[in-house]
Amino acid sequence: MLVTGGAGFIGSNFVRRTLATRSDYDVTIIDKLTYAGNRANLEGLDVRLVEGDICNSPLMNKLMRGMDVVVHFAAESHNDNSLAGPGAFVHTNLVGTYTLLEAVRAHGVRLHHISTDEVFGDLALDDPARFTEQTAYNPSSPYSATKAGSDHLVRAWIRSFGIEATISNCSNNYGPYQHIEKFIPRQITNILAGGHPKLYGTGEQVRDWIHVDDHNDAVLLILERGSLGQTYIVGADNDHVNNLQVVRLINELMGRDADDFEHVADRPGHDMRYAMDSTKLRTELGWAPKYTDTTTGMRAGLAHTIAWYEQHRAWWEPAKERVEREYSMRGQ
Ligand code: NAD
Ligand code: TDX
Repeated sequence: MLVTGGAGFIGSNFVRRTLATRSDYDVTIIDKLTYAGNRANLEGLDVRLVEGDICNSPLMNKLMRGMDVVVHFAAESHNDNSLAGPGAFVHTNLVGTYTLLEAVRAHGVRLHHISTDEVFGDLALDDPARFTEQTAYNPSSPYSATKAGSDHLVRAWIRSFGIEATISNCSNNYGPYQHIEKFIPRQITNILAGGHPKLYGTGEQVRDWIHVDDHNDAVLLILERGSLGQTYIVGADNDHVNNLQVVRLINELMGRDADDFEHVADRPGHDMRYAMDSTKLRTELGWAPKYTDTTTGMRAGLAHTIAWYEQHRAWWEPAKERVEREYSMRGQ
């Protein structure tokens, strides 16, 4: 199995989970090791890491020889960065996916493409709808537009060239090894570094949070039992929790006053609400999230994630100053 972007947050958790639960996978990772990729994410894992760019066609063709399956996580993944500099997003998410598709086509390798809820755009706060596999695409940011484009490329290669592929669109992930630029680890590490959580705007935005292990269990199921050519929505039914509630819960779990946070400048074009309907995945493949509870759906997963950041200061501390400097230049 070739895993693109396997040194990033979800990809490295995917490789760890695959090796922990399956003995019959031999894993190679291709990763450019951008600011978001980290060799330390793979410590202790029996994998081969090739440092390289998925846009490098000769390299991708060489790596494809002998592969049975490719799981495609590699992407530029942060919305705020896509507003500051969209070029890298077009390069990796579009040109990179195109290059991968051509290599997969040439070598007859099965592909699973990892995508996101953001391709559907956003819902109004009072709209009870959820995204399904039939929802029309309506992306808002350069990040989500390039992810939407990559999904379209995969579907075109399935229909036009008959490649063997599946797609999954998942909601916001959280868990260990997530880069500290992202919402939840940024707040946890702000507190651990002696600062305050930073909430964009009013904090009324809703994200359908899912623990990374629940996402990756879905990916493994789709890979092994999904129907070729199909798309699967992945979500854990947390679409009732807004950003303000998440910040308050993190404060509470870290023994602080729930309202001890700062409001900072909002994100331009900020999507309001994402909500996922994962009925197809649950009924066809029998998937269900394990990190659930009756209050916010994420108390246990968040407590576990906070503990991980407390225990892995050496992993995140070197990047903290730079990340916060960039946010503060944007008033965030
Ligand atoms: P991440 O930014 O943590 O990791 C991305 C990885 O891709 C990094 O290791 C990086 O070095 C690598 N990479 C970037 N450009 C590359 C290139 N040109 N060639 C090779 N490697 C390259 O991202 P993540 O949060 O782990 O997201 C992984 C995938 O999951 C992405 O496709 C993202 O769109 C999707 N996704 C993420 C979420 C989420 O909440 N984080 C939710 C749904 C879907
Ligand atoms: O400091 C912050 N304060 C804040 O209020 C940050 C970094 C974010 N936010 C808000 C913005 C969003 O409403 O929190 C929410 C989550 O923000 P991000 O972690 O940046 O995630 P989001 O923009 O929702 O996108 C994520 O989920 C879908 C991933 O980064 C994408 O890769 C994935 O496709």
